[in-house]
Amino acid sequence: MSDVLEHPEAPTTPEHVAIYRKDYLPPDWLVPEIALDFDLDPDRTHVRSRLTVKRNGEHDRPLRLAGNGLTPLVVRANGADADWRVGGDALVIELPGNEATIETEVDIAPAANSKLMGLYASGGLLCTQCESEGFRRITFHADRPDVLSRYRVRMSADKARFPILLANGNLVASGDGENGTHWADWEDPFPKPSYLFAMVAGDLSANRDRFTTMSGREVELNIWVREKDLPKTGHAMESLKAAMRWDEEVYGREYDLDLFNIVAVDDFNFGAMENKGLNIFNSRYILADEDTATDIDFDNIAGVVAHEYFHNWSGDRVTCRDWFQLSLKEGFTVFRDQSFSGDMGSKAVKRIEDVRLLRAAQFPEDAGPLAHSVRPESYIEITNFYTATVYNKGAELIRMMQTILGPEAFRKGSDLYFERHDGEAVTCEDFVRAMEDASGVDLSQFRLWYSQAGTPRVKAHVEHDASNATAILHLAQSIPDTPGQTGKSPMVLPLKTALIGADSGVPQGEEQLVLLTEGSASVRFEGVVEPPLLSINREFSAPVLLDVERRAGELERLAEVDPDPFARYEACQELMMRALLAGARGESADSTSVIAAMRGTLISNALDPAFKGEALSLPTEGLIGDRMELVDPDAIHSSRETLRSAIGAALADELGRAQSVSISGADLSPQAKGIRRLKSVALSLLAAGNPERGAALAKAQFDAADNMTDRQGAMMVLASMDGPEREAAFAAFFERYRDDSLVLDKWFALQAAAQHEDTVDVVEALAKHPDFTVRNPNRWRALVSNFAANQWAFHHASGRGYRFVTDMILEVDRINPQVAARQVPSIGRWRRFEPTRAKLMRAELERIVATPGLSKDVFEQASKSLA
Ligand code: 0A1
Ligand code: ZN
Repeated sequence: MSDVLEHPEAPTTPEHVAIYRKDYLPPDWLVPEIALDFDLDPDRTHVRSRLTVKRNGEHDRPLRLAGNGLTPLVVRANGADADWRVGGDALVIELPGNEATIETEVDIAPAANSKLMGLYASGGLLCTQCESEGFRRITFHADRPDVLSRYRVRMSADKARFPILLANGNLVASGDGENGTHWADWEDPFPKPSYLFAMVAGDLSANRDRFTTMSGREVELNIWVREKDLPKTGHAMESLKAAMRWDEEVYGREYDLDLFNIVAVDDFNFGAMENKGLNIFNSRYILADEDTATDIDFDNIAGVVAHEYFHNWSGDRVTCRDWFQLSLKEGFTVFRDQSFSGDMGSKAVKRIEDVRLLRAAQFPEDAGPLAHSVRPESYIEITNFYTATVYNKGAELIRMMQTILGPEAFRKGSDLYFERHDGEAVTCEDFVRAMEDASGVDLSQFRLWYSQAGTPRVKAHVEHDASNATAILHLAQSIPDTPGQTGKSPMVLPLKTALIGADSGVPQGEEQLVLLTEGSASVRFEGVVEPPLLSINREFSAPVLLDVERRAGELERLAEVDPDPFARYEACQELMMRALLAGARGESADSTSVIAAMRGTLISNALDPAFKGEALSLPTEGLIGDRMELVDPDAIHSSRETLRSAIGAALADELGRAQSVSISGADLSPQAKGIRRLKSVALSLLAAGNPERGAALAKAQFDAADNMTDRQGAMMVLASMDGPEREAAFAAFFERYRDDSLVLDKWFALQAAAQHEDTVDVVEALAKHPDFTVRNPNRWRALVSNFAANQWAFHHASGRGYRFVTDMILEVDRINPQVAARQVPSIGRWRRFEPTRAKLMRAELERIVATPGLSKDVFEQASKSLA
């Protein structure tokens, strides 16, 4: 195993110090019990805390409690004034004995908390976000995930303004107080780390339901929202119940409290949070009806509701020892939510979506200046490590273990993991060891997946010997260098492989799981009578970059006959990619074979519409750029538009048929969603082939739509065109939805994503729109993140796009560093671009780093991107 350090010399300043995984030490003091008492008020909330602390092991070190922005008003030990001091961000208390009761009191101001970490105000509510280190903004505490406590919480607040008072666990008592106040006492029987603490106070209404668990226990389910939003909570509730049942059936995991609360809030830095028994959600992952939410929104809601629910076991019952182990809970839980969504709809389509996301977000991260391993070695600000690598590559690791062990041994491994570590804070190593112990499979080499960053590259080619019906598959792997990591060892790559007869289109023997463990290897296949087509890394069984030497016509044939839908999709995409890359390089690109493959897919009776929609979507401009030596955004754009218009013109009839199907927006079955998906893809290609007809069709689709999917699909097309239809649709949309903030986000997002010459101007103007605000993360991201993801527009040769995004990062950094820091990587990939743009991007990064008062969040991302 390589133990090379990543970023061994991570740039730091006196305020910005790096923390290393190798420095982990167990806590000096444990905190078995916590009692909290809140007098809630948006401007001044008084917090009293009583901690029972116990010395952990033989030492004489003081108790150190973290605090961020807190001034201690009272500090007592065992009922008397304590010997305390404030050192840096910690409250240090000298304690003579091995046990003590520590009382502290502080005042905090939720309404002034613009970072949305700790206790903050959102649309008249008071709510919390504690992961990773938000609890220390509420009260003094060790605030590390390996300190687990039982919590008792008293909440008091004005009854009229905050009629509902919620915290983790069970409500044990409530009553009225003086001066129009009321109070509630909550108790959570499960010891938990502080990052899982949560509390909400506000004027909320619940969608109430029940769930009977597999052992017959009744659980009360509530989804809390503003009263007017209640009709939009049905899908989230159905998704929750489906997830609860699925976790029982597939993992044997039962819910463990009598109550499960979900609250939706409008201002939230991430998607949602798995606080024990009280999940708090960004409202965009709860609220939906067909008039305001797209099919993708519905699917995302199901996925995120399931994800947070699954954390109850993979995260809450078994948690992380330290934040370097974040993927222990996140990789596993993402894998669990992906499997759930696959089981609820089409497995193949879900896999295609997940791989698309991995390639779009994780591969570039792994190839850039912020590359880090799934279990990072160091960080300056931990919230910068809630990344596609930790989440999505982490999920791929779990998937590979399942592939290598087989489903039954994998399930034994997960049972052993939960049983062995219930109530503990553990490591990625503990997870792998449980898998090994349950299966008897040695995963020593597999562990490199946790420590080595970078996407492995695999070269493959097949040699066929017709005379004795054999084929030899030659494989070679290499792991690229990443910041702070060079000279890496070969990894275990599980490659599902089949050889398909080029003439008959029939697989030559069974699919095999080839485990590539050496730098290079040759694998022999018997019974290969026909010249074989190589169908490799089926289902994307290993998250690698493949470089396959192919014979002429091989991809075309695979796109036609591969019985595995994922592999067939890959063949279509690779075929398109080759044409697009040739075009971007200025070579004359022949689109005939792409068009033929697309026609075959489109008219096939064996394929369902959802699959067709995926297979017919061209690789994004970003993905094309990732395959180039240096990215040239203009060349990529024109290559892609040229191919799109050739396809649109050649397949006008077939596409026209797919586009003209109409299906009731109320039908949310996977089939109906698939038909709508294909419809939007077809519309977009038709418009590329014939803009005039496209504009008319899009406007007609917009006007006739009884659902947001069709409406948004039409607007996406119109946004990239000129003419009265575009103006009319956007104006009508704005008028209709101006009071619905989640839908208004779409109005901003669609314009920021437009493939149009004027997008930079439009986006600059939208930043001055009265409905734009940097205070709401969803609105900020709708404009800024969507624009930065729009490669052609963002990388405008003038550098205006870079300047705009940098200005936005610096503006939001002053109030909400987490939101700001997550946008830095879009500028940080400067080395990948042609020299003129690279220089402009680099200059903006330098401007960021030179800004006085920069947060450590942004400092870390920007300085590492320059290093
Ligand atoms: N654990 C959550 C993600 C999350 C992380 C940080 C947050 O605030 C800084 C909020 C949510 C999840 O995986 O869903
Ligand atoms: Zn999670």
